[in-house]
Amino acid sequence: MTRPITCSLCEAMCGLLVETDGPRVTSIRGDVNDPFSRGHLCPKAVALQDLHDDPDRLRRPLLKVRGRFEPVTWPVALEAAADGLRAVQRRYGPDAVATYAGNPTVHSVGATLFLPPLVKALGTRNRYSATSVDQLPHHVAAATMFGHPLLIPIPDLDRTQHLVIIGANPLASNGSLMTAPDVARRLKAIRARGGRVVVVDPRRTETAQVADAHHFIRPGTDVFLLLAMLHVVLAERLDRPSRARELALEVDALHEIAAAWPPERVAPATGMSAEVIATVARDFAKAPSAALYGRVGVSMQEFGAVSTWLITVLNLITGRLDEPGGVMFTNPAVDPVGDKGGYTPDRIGRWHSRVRGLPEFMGELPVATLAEEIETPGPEQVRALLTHAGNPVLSTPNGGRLDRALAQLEYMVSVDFYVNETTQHAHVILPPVGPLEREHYDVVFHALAVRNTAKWAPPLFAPPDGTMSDWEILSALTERLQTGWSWRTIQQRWTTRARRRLKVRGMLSHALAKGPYSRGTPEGGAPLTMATLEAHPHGVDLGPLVPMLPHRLKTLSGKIHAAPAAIVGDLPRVALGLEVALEAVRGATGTLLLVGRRTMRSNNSWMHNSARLVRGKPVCTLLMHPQDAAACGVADGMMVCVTSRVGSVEVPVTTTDTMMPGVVSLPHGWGHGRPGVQLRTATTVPGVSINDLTDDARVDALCGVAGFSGTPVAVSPVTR
Ligand SMILES: Nc1nc2c(c(=O)[nH]1)N[C@H]1C(S)=C(S)[C@@H](COP(=O)(O)OP(=O)(O)OC[C@H]3O[C@@H](n4cnc5c(=O)[nH]c(N)nc54)[C@H](O)[C@@H]3O)O[C@H]1N2
Ligand SMILES: Nc1nc2c(c(=O)[nH]1)N[C@H]1C(S)=C(S)[C@@H](COP(=O)(O)OP(=O)(O)OC[C@H]3O[C@@H](n4cnc5c(=O)[nH]c(N)nc54)[C@H](O)[C@@H]3O)O[C@H]1N2
Ligand code: SF4
Ligand SMILES: [Mo]
Repeated sequence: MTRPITCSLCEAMCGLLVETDGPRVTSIRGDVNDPFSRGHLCPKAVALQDLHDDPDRLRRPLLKVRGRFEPVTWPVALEAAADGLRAVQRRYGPDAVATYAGNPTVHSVGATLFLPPLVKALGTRNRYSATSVDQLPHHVAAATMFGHPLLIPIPDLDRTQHLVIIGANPLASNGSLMTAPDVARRLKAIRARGGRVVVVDPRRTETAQVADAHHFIRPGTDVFLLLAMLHVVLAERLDRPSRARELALEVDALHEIAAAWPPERVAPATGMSAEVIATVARDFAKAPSAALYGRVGVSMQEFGAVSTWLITVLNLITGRLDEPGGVMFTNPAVDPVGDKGGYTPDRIGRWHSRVRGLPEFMGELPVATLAEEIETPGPEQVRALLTHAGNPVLSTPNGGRLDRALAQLEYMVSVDFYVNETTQHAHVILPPVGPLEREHYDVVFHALAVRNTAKWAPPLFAPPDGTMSDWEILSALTERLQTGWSWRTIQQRWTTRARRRLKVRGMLSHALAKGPYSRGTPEGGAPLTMATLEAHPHGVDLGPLVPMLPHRLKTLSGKIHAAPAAIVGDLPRVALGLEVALEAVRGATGTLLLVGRRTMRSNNSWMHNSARLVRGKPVCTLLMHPQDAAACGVADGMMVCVTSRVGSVEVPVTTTDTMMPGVVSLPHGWGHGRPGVQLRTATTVPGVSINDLTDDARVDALCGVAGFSGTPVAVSPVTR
């Protein structure tokens, strides 16, 4: 049997055709009939089979008994999990339990829908997620400018004539906040139609190598580059003031701000010449259509929020926002933005983290504070943790400290199907079924895609007897917390499995009926319902992105806020930051700046147990410019010791002139050599964790996102 599904590993939403023989996968290939991905897939797609077959993937819950995991029944595990967390709350109050939601949460429709009610049932203010080691600045800019954290403008990749990519490497990552299967083909098409692609990155990446121009930038200094670009655009009157004023308030404030940032002032800090900065700005502003796009390289910084705001400001002021070929808003069939509006500025920082006083945003606190909240005694100390689809020991700054802190917890529950660096600390592990055993609809990524499409896939395999899907686990925990009922009672109320599975489908059906295509699709099609989606198993094309302003805005004013007070208020810190950066450049004494990278065959921290993906040359090496290597007395292939304020790791070095001198790069998601990890393939190629070097003290003070980019490190040969 061959069935179409959607790959749920990264954001690209590739359509796959999976051939099965009974309970086995026999082949996975790209689905040429998927209207969006048109047959594209990457090497990770076939690893879905390895994940499905992986003997280390848990199918039964585990309970820690006298320090060792033992398999137990679902009733025992679910009741222990809910009661263990509740007991801590009874003793110390609701905030004593923290929650952490990891990245795969948003790749699962069941978890996307059913994790929020569980977190709500726990009633804690100590909520964390991977957002604060990733896209948080995008939400801050979207909320303050457009009135909703999910109103993120997406590059109109298929029509733009000029794409500037800052701090993203979509040829390795397959695109982020820019869902676009086969980015390589789409970038090639820009150049084929006479357009240009420009990359700004401290590494000459795979993407930079297929671009028209690439410029090195000193990590963490993008904010200065962007301010100078704004200066050039406004000083040279390359903006489209009438369009900007039609859409936005506070445009005058931008002129005042930009005046202070001529390229000459910032050039030495960025490592880009004033001439190059001005050229990047002019080419962007003068192109017939253009999109300025920045991703994790600019959002995981000490000035992540201001930088992300400036990217949107530059798009707005040059008339690129909401225009074909620029950056546009999506019109998803299931709309996570919804019709509720008015995300007012007082919704930011409604509470603050206890120890460091960092602000809440979207109901969450920055995960860079989690370890200190566990370690620091006091009435609201975190004493228990629920993780869902997350591996914060490898994915958050100063992961080593968090690793030690987790060992101190009185109770920990992980909803996860691996015993890894994080979940090994849990008292109970509740494993959901794998991605091939659950239904799929991309509630989040359709809303971030370069084209409006919709696709539903029922589970490829029926979940085996005695297993539970993520939403069943999450709603069982919610009900237990709310009612104290036994799992058997909850189960009886849910009755048959078939009816239970309808729950996710029913919620989607309801959401479609409230969505923009409930009265018909573009070009006069019938209303879009679950029946439509079921009749089109390869997906439904809803056309290119269309102008959505002003009606898509959720601000109370009905206008864009070009210069939100919360963000503009951070500019004095940026000015201080420039002084610090200039000083650092002047006084550079063997300190190197560390950045991260992604590789095509790896997926954050959790796909290294696929033998197929980790075969071949090791990818967890330190990339270093030959000149820096020589200065540190190391040569290609040697083991080096990399040391930061918080820790050190030993890793082989790869010398390459694709690195900017003064900058070194390590991939993230490695470091499987810790004791307790039960991943038999990953532990044979453990690598080291970049987050044993990144510093939890380095955050963007405005929003608390981790300041990964440009962690100062020293490199020395390993002498043994
Ligand atoms: N193969 C693969 N694909 C993935 C993932 C994966 O782990 N593996 N993860 C997925 C996830 S969760 C996400 S969020 C996306 C992320 O997708 P991307 O944002 O494309 O992520 P990266 O490939 O890490 O690219 C970030 C780039 O920023 C550069 N950089 C670092 N610091 C700075 C800086 O200060 N300034 C500038 N200008 N550049 C800087 C780095 O050198 C790197 O080239 O990828 C997704 N796709
Ligand atoms: N230095 C540095 N650090 C980074 C980054 C970087 O570029 N540099 N990137 C950051 C980014 S963008 C992100 S998104 C984070 C990711 O960080 P996290 O979200 O914390 O971790 P992941 O590595 O995605 O691990 C996912 C976990 O979910 C489990 N899992 C997979 N699928 C499912 C499922 O369907 N259900 C459940 N319940 N569990 C599942 C896996 O077993 C694994 O334990 O890392 C961040 N950390
Ligand atoms: S690009 Fe992403 S969605 Fe497409 S096959 Fe690869 S991992 Fe899956
Ligand atoms: Mo991410």
